[in-house]
Amino acid sequence: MTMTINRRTMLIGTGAIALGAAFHTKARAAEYTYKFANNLQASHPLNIRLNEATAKILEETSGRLQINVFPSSQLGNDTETLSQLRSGAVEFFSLSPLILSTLVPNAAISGVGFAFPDYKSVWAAMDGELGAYARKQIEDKGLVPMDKIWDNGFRQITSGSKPINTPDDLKGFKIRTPPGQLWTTMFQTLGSAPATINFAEVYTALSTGQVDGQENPLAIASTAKLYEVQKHCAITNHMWDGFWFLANKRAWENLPEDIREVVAKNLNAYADLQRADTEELNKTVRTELEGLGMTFTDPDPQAFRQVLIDGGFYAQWKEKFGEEAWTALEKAANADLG
Ligand code: X2X
Repeated sequence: MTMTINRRTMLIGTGAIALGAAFHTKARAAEYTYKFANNLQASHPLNIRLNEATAKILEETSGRLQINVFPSSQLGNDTETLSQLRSGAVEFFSLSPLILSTLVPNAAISGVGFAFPDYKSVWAAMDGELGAYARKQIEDKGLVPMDKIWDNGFRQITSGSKPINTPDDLKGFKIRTPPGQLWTTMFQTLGSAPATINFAEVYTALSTGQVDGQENPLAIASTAKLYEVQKHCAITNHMWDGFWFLANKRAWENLPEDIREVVAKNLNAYADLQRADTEELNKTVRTELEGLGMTFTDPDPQAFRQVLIDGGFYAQWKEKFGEEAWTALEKAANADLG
């Protein structure tokens, strides 16, 4: 009873102050306000889970760190945003290992064509030695990668003019590929005519006919509405792709240790949820895309892989990546890649 009265009295007594404090907390800018840029639509699982993670980070740092997410390349295309990340104009950025290879050449190792047969081997590799190798390469270039890579998915080829059934159908095919030498060489070896275009410009490039096709996981064909400008899709699963979560080093080190821990803990924990969502979406969205008018083909991936072998793709990249990276990849993929 006494307790209740005391507490009640106290609450009444401090009511005005408490209200003032609450208002103050709301109105006050966070101690640290950071930007997180990415190239995906707000509806993609990456952004949905990232928004949950940043809300959690705000809460667990008692409002000290506010991370504002900028989806859809709002702050610039990937090439521009990578330089902003390096200069510190942007504090966080999620980027494909292959695009990152424009700065960190061997980060692309996880994107070698047809290396991973399934998600199980992908996550074992990226949470294991291959991922650790890539993160070390990234750190050596002065960026801070979070431990867990987020999922983009296995990539499929879409086209506007014709269905792709065999590697022959790729001969002379004008296809958009993201910035990154591995992509360009892969599609050149397949006999097509790749054009390097940032994701921010892909929808326009397809709708104006600058290119006839592109390649991306189905979750992106859906969330970026590529079905509006692409008619066909070939399930090639020609490479797995993910998003390293990267921080500018100075911005990262400016955060007190306890805040850094909260950020890393949450971005890594939400990676697991995002991986599950994206894998599920990539599996189920085909039906939705068919409903929206896309037609699908299921070519034999081995045929495409053989063209890459015969064209010296693996031999060339084994030499470029070097023994250490290549051995790590073969070990992770449990395969002799040539
Ligand atoms: O640019 C692409 O195609 C995308 C969205 O998949 C990447 O970020 C690599």
